[in-house]
Amino acid sequence: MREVSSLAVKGDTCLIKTSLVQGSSPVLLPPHFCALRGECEVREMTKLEDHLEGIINIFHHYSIRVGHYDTLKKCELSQLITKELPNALKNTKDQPSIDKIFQDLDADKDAQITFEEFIVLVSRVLQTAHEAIHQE
Ligand SMILES: [Ca+2]
Repeated sequence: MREVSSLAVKGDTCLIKTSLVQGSSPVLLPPHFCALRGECEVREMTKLEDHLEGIINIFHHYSIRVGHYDTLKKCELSQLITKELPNALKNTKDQPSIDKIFQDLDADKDAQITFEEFIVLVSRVLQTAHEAIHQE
């Protein structure tokens, strides 16, 4: 399950370092921990919160590989798409398709995909999956 590896209280926010058993790198997460008069209350994560954290963990799993630890270069995005979205996206092994997805997501054209840019893809995939459910 979840293991709390370190705690840091900053003002009235509480940041906590968690690491998942599945081997992803630790991330700082504020949401389900709150500071009450200097004490941290640890709450069980909901299913949705768990899924949302999963998206962050997947992003970090690939973003730490090359270059800046918190952005995706094209090769990292390519690996993420090929490994994690083979059913949701077509032509995931097709370089021109990867190039196009990368260009579409890279809003500021700095040749790197930030998490903010990445969630545009997540949002599109979610919308498509939602539409597909209603067509069944
Ligand atoms: Ca960018």
